[in-house]
Amino acid sequence: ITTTRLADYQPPVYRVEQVTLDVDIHPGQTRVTSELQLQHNPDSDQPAGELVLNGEALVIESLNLDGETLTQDSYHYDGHLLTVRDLPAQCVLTSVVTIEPEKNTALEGLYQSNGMVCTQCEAEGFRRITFFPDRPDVLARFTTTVHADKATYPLLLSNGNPVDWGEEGTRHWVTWDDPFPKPCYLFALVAGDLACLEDSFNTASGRPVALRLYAEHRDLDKLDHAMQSLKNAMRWDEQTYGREYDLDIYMIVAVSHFNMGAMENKGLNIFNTACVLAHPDTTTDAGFQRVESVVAHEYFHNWSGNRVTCRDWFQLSLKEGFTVFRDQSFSADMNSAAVKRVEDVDFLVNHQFPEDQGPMAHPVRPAEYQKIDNFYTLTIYEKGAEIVRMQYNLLGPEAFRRASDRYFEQFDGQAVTCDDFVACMEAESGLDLSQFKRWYSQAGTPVLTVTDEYHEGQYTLHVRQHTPATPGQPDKAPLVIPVKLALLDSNGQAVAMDEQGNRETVVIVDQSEQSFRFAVPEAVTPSLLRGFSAPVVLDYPYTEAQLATLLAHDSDGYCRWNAAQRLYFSALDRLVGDPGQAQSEALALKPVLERVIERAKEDPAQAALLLTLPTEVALGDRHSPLDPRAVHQARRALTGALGQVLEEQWQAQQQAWQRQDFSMEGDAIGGRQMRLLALGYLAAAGSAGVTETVGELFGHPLCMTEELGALRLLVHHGLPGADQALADFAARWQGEALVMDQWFAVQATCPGEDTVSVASALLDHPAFEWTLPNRVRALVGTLVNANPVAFHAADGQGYRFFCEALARLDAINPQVAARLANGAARLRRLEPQRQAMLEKGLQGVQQKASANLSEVLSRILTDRS
Ligand code: B3K
Ligand code: ZN
Repeated sequence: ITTTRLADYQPPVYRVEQVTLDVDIHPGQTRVTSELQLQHNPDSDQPAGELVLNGEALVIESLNLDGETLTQDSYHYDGHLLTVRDLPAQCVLTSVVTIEPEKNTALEGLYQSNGMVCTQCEAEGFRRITFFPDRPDVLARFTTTVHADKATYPLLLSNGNPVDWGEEGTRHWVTWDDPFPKPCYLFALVAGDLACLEDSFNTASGRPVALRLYAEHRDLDKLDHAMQSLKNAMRWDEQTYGREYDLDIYMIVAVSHFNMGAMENKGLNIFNTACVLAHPDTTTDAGFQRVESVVAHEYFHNWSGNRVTCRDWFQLSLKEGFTVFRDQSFSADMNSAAVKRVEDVDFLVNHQFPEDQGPMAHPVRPAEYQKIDNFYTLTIYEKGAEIVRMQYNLLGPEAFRRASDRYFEQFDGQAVTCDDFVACMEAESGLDLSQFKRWYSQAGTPVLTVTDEYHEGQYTLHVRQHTPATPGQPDKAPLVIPVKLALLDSNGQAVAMDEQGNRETVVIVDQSEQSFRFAVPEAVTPSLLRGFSAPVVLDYPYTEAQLATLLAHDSDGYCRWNAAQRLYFSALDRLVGDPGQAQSEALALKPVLERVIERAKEDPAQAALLLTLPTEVALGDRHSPLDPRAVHQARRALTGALGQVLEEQWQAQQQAWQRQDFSMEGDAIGGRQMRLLALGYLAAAGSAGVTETVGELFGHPLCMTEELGALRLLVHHGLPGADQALADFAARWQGEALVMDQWFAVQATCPGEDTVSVASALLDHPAFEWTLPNRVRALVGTLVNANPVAFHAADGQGYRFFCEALARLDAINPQVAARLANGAARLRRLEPQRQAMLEKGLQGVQQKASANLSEVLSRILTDRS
């Protein structure tokens, strides 16, 4: 196992000017011929002569230098690296290799999925296709010819434009040329028999672009939403960032077997079907929103990632953090900005914060890694986006736009660093961001401890910042933390904070301890960290009365949501171990929540967010050692009690949001959320008639959101008819893979220890496939990550289920196994018995683990936090 370090970066010794690829697809074996035009790199301090190329498990047929066959003594191949000696400064290296896409279950490089052949090259998959300096700072022009059987693969695609094609008996070929130099991780190829939805887009400067979305024929009716999202994203990037699309064709291909969400290959995106297919009958509202954001995300990469790429993989957040920020802004503009922000913060604090506080914590720009695949993390993506967002807010929209223009123009066609990005922000704003840049290099979630005092017209906030130690980083320096705030009077109105009468301000916390003073006429409630202005944990001793004020009156959506979460957490904390008090806790919450419910008609989606209790995982993290049963009982008890004390209100809501016709407009989506939430509370309370209402909804749904929502209520609340509903659902949807994923997930997330045996039995269900990552995530991933009472079952059966799954999966797909292993990150927070059982299981898996899985397991097992 080798460790790669940022500090060891060296520029490439040779550049690749042009790649001419010929991919000859045959059953069982594909032959890849590559011709590399090489040029010694004057920026390298190494002389010309020796070149090391990556090549993973390639079978060499021949190697040839400037027309001469290379003999065994002028090269060496160890199965991973090819070293070629005695190269002139400029030369042409031709290799012919064979590979076996049918056997490739790792889904990296060239592989098969449901009869089509496709690629996944980021981060280091191209080396499984041919020999190449597989690093993002080698940008080359690609010309690719694909040959295959005409009947099996009528469609042959690669990056750029088709420039030539022809037939050879039962076979045919197409040559694609991509005029933009690109790193090989953006290479793509698809061969298959696919249906196409075609449309076009006229760029701001009037150039027509053909838009082609490909999927299996049966899924052609599920591409409209992705197409609309793509066109919206293209227009938005022109208007918001001044970025136009640059090729004549933009293609997206939907693939069933895929390791993650989607991939931004130049001109030829390849997507997990789950992130591109959408139809109201088969896709939930959340699924629709995911498609919109992922389509936009991959499109935005065309500039933030492809035109300007990363120098090395340590800079991954340069493209990912920025592109997530861009897709979040896009979705905010397309939908409700306030709701989107709360959803994004919810995701960050409930998923990225735990990562940053556990054994996998790493900086947004890591200093080292073993397998780069393991660093496609929430920290790189989501925390990276928050770091860009803070820069956006520090600069303001105009200066930020000038800075992004400068970035795209200055570095177009180059592979650059996070420092280069920040330098553009500094150049256009005059700000000194040197201390700010610690956000990139320092891991961990900062804790901001705030206290306050009021004396005769003077309100003072005392702020301390502290970032706990993370693996390899014991000591932390102060960060630059922008805190947006307002001060609310006793009526919940924001008071003027300065002579200009501003009712909101931003203070910059950049030392370990600081105080900020405001002249205000009365004691106030601080509305802190508005819009979640920095990714920190805020520790302020709010009273419940203050939280009620914030929840009722704050104009900031995040602060309202946060106030609700704090109220729920304090009630739930008291109920852990003492669930009998649920009724009185619910009665205390009743008046506050009544007001939220009353306002649900203003914005049902926001109301649903405000009325959703924290998850068992989030609650569990507040109690050490973790006691999953007590946590489960506490949450269950409060849900039931809230269902009871607000029964009338929930009934009214579930009726108010009932609709006769399906719609995606206006409040339709939020209304469905509110209705299902209300039914959930009623079900938890055992309210009369709820079984019938839910059963009716399941039997006559207007869309998948209703159908699946009703199924989940039946199953998770153990309502009569649940088993029959599961059987009916499976019978109805057995032909729809993405719906069947949901069917597995509903069962795996049913809270309770018994779920482990249900899930184990489902591993033998004919529809379960180990080679299909979506299916494995739906059954194993959801149990481990979203069903703590099952995963941490006292007898260890959840751990056995998990460890057996890990070992089995690792032999098939190490990347997906390694990702799944993160589910064990809380190992050291468990009480001794559970800890010992899980540790033993993980150690067993570790013995035969792949490099990917081993890196994650060893971080978890050596965690001493
Ligand atoms: N850039 C890809 C992720 C590739 C992951 C490789 N293990 C998708 C995205 O972030 O847009
Ligand atoms: Zn991305």
